[in-house]
Amino acid sequence: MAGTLQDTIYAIATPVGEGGIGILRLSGEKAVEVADRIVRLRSGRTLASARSHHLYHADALDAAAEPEGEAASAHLPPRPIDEVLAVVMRAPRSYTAEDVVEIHCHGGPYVLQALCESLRRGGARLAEPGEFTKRAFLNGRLDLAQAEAVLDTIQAKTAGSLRLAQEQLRGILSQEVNRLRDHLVQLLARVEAGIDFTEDDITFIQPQELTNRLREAGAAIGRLADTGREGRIVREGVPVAIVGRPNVGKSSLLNALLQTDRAIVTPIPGTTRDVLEEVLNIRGLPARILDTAGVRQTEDPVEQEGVRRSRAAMEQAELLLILVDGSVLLNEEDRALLALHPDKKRLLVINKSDLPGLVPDEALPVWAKASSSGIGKVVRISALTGAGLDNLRDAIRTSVLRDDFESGDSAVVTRLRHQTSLEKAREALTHAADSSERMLSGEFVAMDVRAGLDALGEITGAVTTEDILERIFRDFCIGK
Ligand SMILES: Nc1nc2c(ncn2[C@@H]2O[C@H](COP(=O)(O)OP(=O)(O)OP(=O)(O)O)[C@@H](O)[C@H]2O)c(=O)[nH]1
Ligand SMILES: [Mg+2]
Repeated sequence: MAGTLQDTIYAIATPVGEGGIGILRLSGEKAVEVADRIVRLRSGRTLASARSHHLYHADALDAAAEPEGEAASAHLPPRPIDEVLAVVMRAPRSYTAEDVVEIHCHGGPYVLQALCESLRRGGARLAEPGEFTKRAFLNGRLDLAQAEAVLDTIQAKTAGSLRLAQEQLRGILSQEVNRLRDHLVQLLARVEAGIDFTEDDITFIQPQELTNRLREAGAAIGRLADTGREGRIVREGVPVAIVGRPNVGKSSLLNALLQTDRAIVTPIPGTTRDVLEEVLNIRGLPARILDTAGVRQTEDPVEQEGVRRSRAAMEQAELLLILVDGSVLLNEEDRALLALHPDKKRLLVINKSDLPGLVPDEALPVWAKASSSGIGKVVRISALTGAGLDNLRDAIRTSVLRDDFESGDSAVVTRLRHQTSLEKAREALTHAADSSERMLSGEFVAMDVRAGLDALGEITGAVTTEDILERIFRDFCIGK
């Protein structure tokens, strides 16, 4: 059963396993009271009298279950569990804006478990996933986009994804969304004033001007929504599939990019059967590189399944690295692969440049055009010697991200949830503008502007439902 805001909650805030330090966190009205039952400061003071935001040397004791019978009369002093540091952070100057206590003990799973058990007996309950952050949101410390940025910060894998998460945590996205909302609120006020005063023949805004304003507002929302494609790539990573006929060196390329011996490489065509996936940081771009089975006609049922998986990986990928062997002539299988997925981003990668090549460097652009339609870029590499891999990394990055993507400091959308809400808002405004253009009643225009406002409000949590909160916080771990 879901707990309430009145409960005092606890959880282990550090990762499970052995570590130098383990941290337990308590939050809620009774956080200090509960912690006081098990924490004895070395100075002899009680935790309740401790100064806020100061760290104290203490012992954590075993808050034994209510003594019964003989044990009760024995009055055994409580057993210390561990030597700890404890800090009280009084509301509202804490992560959750409630009273918070942190107990820093030794990072052993048993020590932490024993302290958890003590806190439970002391009257606190185990927090739900993300409940500390959810409380920070419900108590107005963070808005919803900022709460999501906490998770993105924890999960960031590259400098770029961390930077975007930190910007969102500082409120850059929320400010932009609020600016767009304020603008809509002003427009709505003028539309509504027009509805109320139609009798009096006062015009608050000319229909033509209103239409223009609504279109401009929709376009501004659209520009923010459009940062979502790249923003999500930086946050989530981009799937890149290495494809080609057997033996061209796909697995060798995966290994070369990873600089480890991850995939089996042999001179026998048809070596790779399964799709292998590895996450790599390519010039700050998190990429999920998929090594696939060589695509060819085959009677071998195992290899057939491999080829089927290769095709599925191609579907899933955002960028295809179409690999060919530069030391032999292109064959029908290469040509068939070059013709696939013309709508996707594709790079033609000519491997084995350490062997005598059949295509001189000057001819590469011409050759690319002749051998396939729509492939703009050709990169020549040797997976064996590593030659050309830097060029390939550059080409991978520039084919999915604009050059100046990370240099700007304007708001960027990194989550599908935000992108969807922005698109909903853009659509509502297009609708509103169309109604205004057709001189429909102000009521219709106002209704759509309100829908746009609601959609924007979902991003920051100004408008929210239990369902939205449920979906956001279930991705968090317990203790965050
Ligand atoms: N000379 C040279 N040989 C290479 C290069 N890259 C790969 N090879 C060789 O080509 C052969 C096939 O390499 P793989 O990486 O297994 O090729 P693949 O495309 O993964 O093959 P399948 O898994 O069978 O589809 C191996 O003998 C590699 O050593 C290269 O750049 N230069
Ligand atoms: Mg292979």
